[in-house]
Amino acid sequence: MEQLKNLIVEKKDEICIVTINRESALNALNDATLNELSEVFEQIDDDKTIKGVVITGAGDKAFVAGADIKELAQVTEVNGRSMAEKGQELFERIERLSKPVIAAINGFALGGGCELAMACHIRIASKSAQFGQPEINLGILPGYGGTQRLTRLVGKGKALELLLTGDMVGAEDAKKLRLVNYVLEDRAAMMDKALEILGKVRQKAPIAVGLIIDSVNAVHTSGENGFQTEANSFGRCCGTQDFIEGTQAFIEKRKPNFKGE
Ligand code: CO8
Repeated sequence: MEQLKNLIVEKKDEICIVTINRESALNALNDATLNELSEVFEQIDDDKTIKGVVITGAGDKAFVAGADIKELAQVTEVNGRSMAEKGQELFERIERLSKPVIAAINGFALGGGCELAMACHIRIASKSAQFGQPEINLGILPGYGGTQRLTRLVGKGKALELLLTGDMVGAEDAKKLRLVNYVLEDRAAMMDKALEILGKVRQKAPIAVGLIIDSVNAVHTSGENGFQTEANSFGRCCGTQDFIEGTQAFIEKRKPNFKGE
């Protein structure tokens, strides 16, 4: 594997801990980070000595604050759909991994960050975690599976409220919505809980573990077209003036002025 620049990967007692390490950008997912995640998850998939994965973000402020908006601002209608599909493929690979992946969410999990957490099998949060799909504030919609996975997890009504307002929810509310399994006091307690769960699973029969994940994923197979709809719509939004306005406004640290064009 080439030298990783955006991830820290540690292995202990058959568990792999993957830390997204771009603290100065609140661990936002730029293209290089997505590529490194793809490479690392391919290796985790192949490595029979790894029995579970924890994915988390560096620092105390963010799990992942979304796709990197400075890169996103360059996306156009021409490549918007394929960019969304690239992220969707990675997140699907995580969801389909035959060993459990726990998202340990230590702060903001927004946009692509919330989508990454939702692609994991189990979510555990520290009490400072905040969840949201704020893409609407940029004039776009989620592109990494958020419209599908959020709806599955919290139901249509709440998903539409969160997607249309871009509002964030705190850890305790996220637990009530079944977006997370546990809320722990701080990062250390959150990591302990994740490792405790994976410590139990790693003693189980690996084939049965993989097939349980497979079978539970199969509950949602009928939703597969929804991902395509999402990627197509994401591409269309990338061709609008409102998208240019939304991303520029974020970069210039001002409120966007959307015009519906
Ligand atoms: N991308 C790039 N940089 C970011 C991002 C991001 N998503 N989030 C934060 N940063 C940077 C800020 O620009 C800032 O950098 P600098 O110090 O150089 O100015 C630094 O991180 C710290 O951020 P703030 O100063 O803004 O910190 P605050 O505590 O004031 O606010 C927030 C924290 C509320 C998390 C705020 O940073 C924020 O709103 N971030 C953006 C959240 C967001 O909109 N996420 C969704 C992005 S879109 C997306 O995820 C789409 C996914 C699908 C993509 C499909 C194909 C490409």
